[in-house]
Amino acid sequence: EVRRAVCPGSYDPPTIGHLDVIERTAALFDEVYVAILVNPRKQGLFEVDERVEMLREITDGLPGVRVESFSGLVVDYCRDRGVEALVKGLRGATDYDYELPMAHMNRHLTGVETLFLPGAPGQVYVSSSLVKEVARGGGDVAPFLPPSVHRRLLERLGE
Ligand code: COD
Repeated sequence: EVRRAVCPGSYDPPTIGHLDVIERTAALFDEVYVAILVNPRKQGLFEVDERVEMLREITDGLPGVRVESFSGLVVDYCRDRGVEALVKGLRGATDYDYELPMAHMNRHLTGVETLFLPGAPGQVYVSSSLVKEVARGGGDVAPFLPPSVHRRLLERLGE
């Protein structure tokens, strides 16, 4: 039986923290969907299509990983694809407090389970929002991003 997981997120932009969670999930499951939420109420720095491209670039060569965007509920996305687990990275207590109600709600809705992976210790301070803030202020964010994502971020901020 094929075991499928999803790593859902905003990925605006994807960081080394996201990539770590995706790689570790790919080591545990046969197939991993990286699912980017289309949120019409929240304008990102990057268009959803750009995020899809960036994630495809950085996960190229990871067996069983597929990148897609989705709108609506993550539980419906999972049901449509036969996904039995959501995998989320936990950086600390704030992530846990944010994720726990969603995990319970999603399990209530369709029975889908949520698995938490502890964030890599050297990366727990890495977030898309902090990276954007530091980059806008001219700080060096190269250590926190895959090189192709870093290039695109500098391009975008220079526009
Ligand atoms: N180390 C470890 N994990 C990390 C790191 C890091 N440095 N950085 C990010 N992560 C993890 C986050 O903890 C999260 O698990 C994941 O990566 C994605 O993070 P973001 O910030 O890109 O994405 P979020 O948190 O904005 O994504 C929220 C979802 C899109 C998953 C959520 O809102 C959702 O499922 N929405 C769909 C609508 C829905 O079903 N709503 C009802 C939910 S009950």
